[in-house]
Amino acid sequence: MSSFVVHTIPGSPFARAALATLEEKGARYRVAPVAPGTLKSAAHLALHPFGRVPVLEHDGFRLYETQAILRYLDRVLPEPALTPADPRAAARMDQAMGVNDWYLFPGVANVIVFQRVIGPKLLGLAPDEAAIAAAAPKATIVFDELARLLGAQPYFAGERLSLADLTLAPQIDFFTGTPEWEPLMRPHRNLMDWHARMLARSSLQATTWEKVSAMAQAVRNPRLAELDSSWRALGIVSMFERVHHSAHSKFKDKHERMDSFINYCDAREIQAENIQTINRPLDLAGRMKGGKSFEEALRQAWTEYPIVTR
Ligand SMILES: N[C@@H](CCC(=O)N[C@@H](CS)C(=O)NCC(=O)O)C(=O)O
Repeated sequence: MSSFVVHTIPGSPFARAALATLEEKGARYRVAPVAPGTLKSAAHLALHPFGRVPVLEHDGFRLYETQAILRYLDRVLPEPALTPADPRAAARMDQAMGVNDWYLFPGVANVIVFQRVIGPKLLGLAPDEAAIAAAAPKATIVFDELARLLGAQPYFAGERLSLADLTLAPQIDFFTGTPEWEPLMRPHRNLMDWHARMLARSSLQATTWEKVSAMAQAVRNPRLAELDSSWRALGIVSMFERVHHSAHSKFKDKHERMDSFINYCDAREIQAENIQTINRPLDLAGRMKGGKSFEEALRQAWTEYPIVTR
């Protein structure tokens, strides 16, 4: 079975573009959650050397950069086509995607959305009003230009949805609910209607922050989730290297962190293949809950669930 895995922190607008594209294609996919704060870890840098999300994996092929991901998906999943055949319409699509990457995200969304939404929600930070005020003039230019490019068309590349709409909608949607939304959108009825049209699509409705968070949890095998929570509850996540056979070449250097291990197992459905790996730490956690010391529980868990040589 062909499988698409999108590594992301739930909430990422770039990842939402990839997920919404998969939804538009009717493809099956999974979300491999990346824990906030681990983007610059060795494990994540092995997936994305610039320490960002999303990263796509497809049958052993790994890819980062959202434009590359979207275009790849449009090639391997040709129906419905999300790139216009007409060269000028395709050029408008490319242009709008470039505006997203060069002008909307850097200096506008990554300031205003971070200050208004991400920082307060994830980090408990108060918005830096001076930073927002400094970004406001550029925001106006970007929204004015997007409205001009959209013109009277329903979508950025013309009559039909394209990758440009799926790139821009998640980014712009983040502005709703901020005080900047009204002044930025008020002059642009066309952009407002486009936003409403996009949000009505099932692909956008299926990929909200909440839905992606739920997917990130749901993909976890219940045994893995149990392992994760019991380890955390026992405060032994940092002992992972000692418990797991971390000297094994498959894990060495790459999977020193619990989150990476969980993702690694999820991405490869390893629970079916290597159940010992899952059972051993579960057994360890159970023995510790039963009052055994870490060392004793560890020894018994290894005896109970030795490495299986295949
Ligand atoms: N050029 C990248 C940009 C991706 C990006 O900036 N993603 C954000 C999340 S929406 C990120 O990972 N930020 C982490 C950071 O800035 O350290 C792409 O197109 O995928």
